[in-house]
Amino acid sequence: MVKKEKVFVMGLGFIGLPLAVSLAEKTEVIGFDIRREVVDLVNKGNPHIFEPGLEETLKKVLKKGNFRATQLVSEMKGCKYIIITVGTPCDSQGVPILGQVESAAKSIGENLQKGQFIILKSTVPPLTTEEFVAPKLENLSRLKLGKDFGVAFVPERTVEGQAMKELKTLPKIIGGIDEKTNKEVSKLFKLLGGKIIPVSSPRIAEMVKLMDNTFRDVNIALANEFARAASVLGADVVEAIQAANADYPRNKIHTPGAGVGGSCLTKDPLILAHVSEKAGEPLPLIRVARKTNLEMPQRTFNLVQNMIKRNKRDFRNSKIAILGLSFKKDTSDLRETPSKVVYDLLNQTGAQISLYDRFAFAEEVHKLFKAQKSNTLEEAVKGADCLIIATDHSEFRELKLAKIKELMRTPCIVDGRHMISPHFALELGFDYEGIGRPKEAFERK
Ligand code: SAJ
Repeated sequence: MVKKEKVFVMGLGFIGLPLAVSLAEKTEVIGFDIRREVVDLVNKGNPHIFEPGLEETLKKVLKKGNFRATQLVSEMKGCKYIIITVGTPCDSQGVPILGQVESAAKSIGENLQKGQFIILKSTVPPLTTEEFVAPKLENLSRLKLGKDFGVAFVPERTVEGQAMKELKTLPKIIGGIDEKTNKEVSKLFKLLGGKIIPVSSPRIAEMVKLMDNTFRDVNIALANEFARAASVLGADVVEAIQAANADYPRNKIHTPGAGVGGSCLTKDPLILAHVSEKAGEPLPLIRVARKTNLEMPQRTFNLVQNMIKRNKRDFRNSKIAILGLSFKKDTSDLRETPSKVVYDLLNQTGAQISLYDRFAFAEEVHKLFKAQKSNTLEEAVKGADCLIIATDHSEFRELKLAKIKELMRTPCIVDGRHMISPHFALELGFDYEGIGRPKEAFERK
């Protein structure tokens, strides 16, 4: 017997844990993870990931008795809904590795009961729900898809740092295999809030997810190409974008920068390109956009190189400070961070490099960069010959440039995120370069 609305969430990571805890505010939820330490921490009210509001809500639902974590997959029995939120990493060509989805599907297939609805949320290539997960479940359970159980794909669209809020407000795309599944799965996601958008099949919902992130990646690449044009034309790309976007309803030009990090924008466009190519339809625009964005850390490094040269310095006797190590504003997340690429390029020059990021955890920085982060901004910039702003952490908008200039040996700034005013920096006597903001654009005035 499946219990009304009871939910089993498989995989308590960045997507699974916030979702499980948010649903537990409204219904009974069991969270499953294979990692014992995660299960133990979560059951004690200590999330192993940081997301604003998560810890408070976790403590609340644990106290209410609406949520607990388990390592026992058999506890899915009796749950009406089983949500798969396991990881789907990709190889460098964008070929998704579906091992975790496969093992989740196997566990579910072996325990499946009549009346259950299986909802896939991990990002997957289109058709995975219909042609990979559903047949596995049918074969292992000997139950009939559509008649005995339902399967749906419901993409996760929240952004890190806003997940607890966005889970309640973002529209939910419901891609069930039939009308009945759409109706039942919609009931579950209605509990969270936000508009319900049922679509005609799982493959539509799978495409929505990949199109969301591809749209963003391609648009960022376009902004990065505008920056390249601005640089050679002696124009300031930031001024041009602001003017183009101002009160003109058909423009929403994105922001150029030192690179695109994170595991989503770097991966999802490649998945779409890969499956389409495999089916005989190449998608060159998506591939080129990815390449454009991948080149941005190198272009940031090139600006540093020019600056070191024109200030008659030598990398081997220089100190360069990288400000901002995570891939994303005001977070500690180092996944696919462009700062690491800039760091590796600098490392080859023999320069001394200091690293500063108030959010990134010291152990994680050490693991990825094989170097220590500085304890303070002052320590990082002291005696430096160039500083690079690589992440748009809010604090970099408030940099005390006059004081920083006194601490530096050679006052040079490469602003990879448009955080400081070039006019102000130049006025103070800094040498300045920004992505799409050539120095001459400011000197002419
Ligand atoms: N970036 C730019 N220029 C921009 C916007 C972003 O250079 O105009 C860079 C950022 O600096 C960062 C990277 O792109 O390095 C990605 O940041 P992000 O904030 O765009 O995205 P993610 O990876 O944190 O989250 C994305 C979101 N997708 C969309 O907005 C379409 C989120 O809603 C998804 O849920 C998430 O991917 C995911 O999990 O797929």
